[in-house]
Amino acid sequence: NNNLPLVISTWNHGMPANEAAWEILAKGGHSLDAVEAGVRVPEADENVITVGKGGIPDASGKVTLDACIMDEKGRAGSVTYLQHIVHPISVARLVMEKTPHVMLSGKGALEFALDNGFKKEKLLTKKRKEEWKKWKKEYEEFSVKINIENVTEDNHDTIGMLAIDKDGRVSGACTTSGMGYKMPGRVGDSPIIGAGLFVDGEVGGATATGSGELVMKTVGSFLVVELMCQGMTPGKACEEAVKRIAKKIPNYQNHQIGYIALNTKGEYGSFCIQPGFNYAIKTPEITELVDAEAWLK
Ligand code: SD4
Repeated sequence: NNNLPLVISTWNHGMPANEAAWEILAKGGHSLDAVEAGVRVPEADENVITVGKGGIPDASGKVTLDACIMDEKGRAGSVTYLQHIVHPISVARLVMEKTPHVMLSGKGALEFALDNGFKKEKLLTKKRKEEWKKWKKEYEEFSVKINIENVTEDNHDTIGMLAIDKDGRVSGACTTSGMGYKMPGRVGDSPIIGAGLFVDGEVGGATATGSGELVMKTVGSFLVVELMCQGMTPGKACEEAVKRIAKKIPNYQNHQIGYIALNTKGEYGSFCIQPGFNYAIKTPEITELVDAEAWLK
């Protein structure tokens, strides 16, 4: 297949992330190594404010990270509510490879990471701390409720990445600091296998960004892959999963969700609720940022 290898990932920061993944894919490497290397780029980038270091904290000022990873054999690993570690995706991979479990959370996940040589670091940057203080003051003064219906560009740039290597192996990774100023303890869709990410090595993969609550309630990424399994193209499957949200969830108009998907033939597609979601794609012939089609015009 001339279209392989291929890597696709969410938002603008997908471009540099794809380049890191490509270094591995171009050498004939495994898609699992590619997606891990790819999403580590925004995790380490302080300017990407909803992934890894430099992420927006929760309402109490803590940066808590969610991530998961899955390969073509159906293996999966995940961490939720992980603090102090810059690369949750690599911890998720170790959960997959070194433990009998799929998901480790909070303190246990942190202990597991430290036992495996990860270093404790400060994830809350000065800038994010200042912004959080300002937010907190307003929040307390006006006793505003935490509202998950605040769709802003800044609140929605989880990275989800899918890759298929030249041997046709599909893997995916998803990593985020989650919704900004979320309630302490809140976990989103991103580390949940089937919600924020799903891979079926015989079919393809899908990943999600946006209001995690809506994705969880519709098991979005699993749905996209299952629809591809029934014969839909990646783009159609993403559209159908967005339609499902539109049908089932009141106020979905006040949210953004973006899905991206690829299949084992190397076809890919995307769909979102509102205009404004984009994804980065790289193949032997294409390196570009694409605006996704939206349900609301
Ligand atoms: C979450 N889905 O925690 C994540 C947030 C996100 O782009 O995707 N931001 O709900």
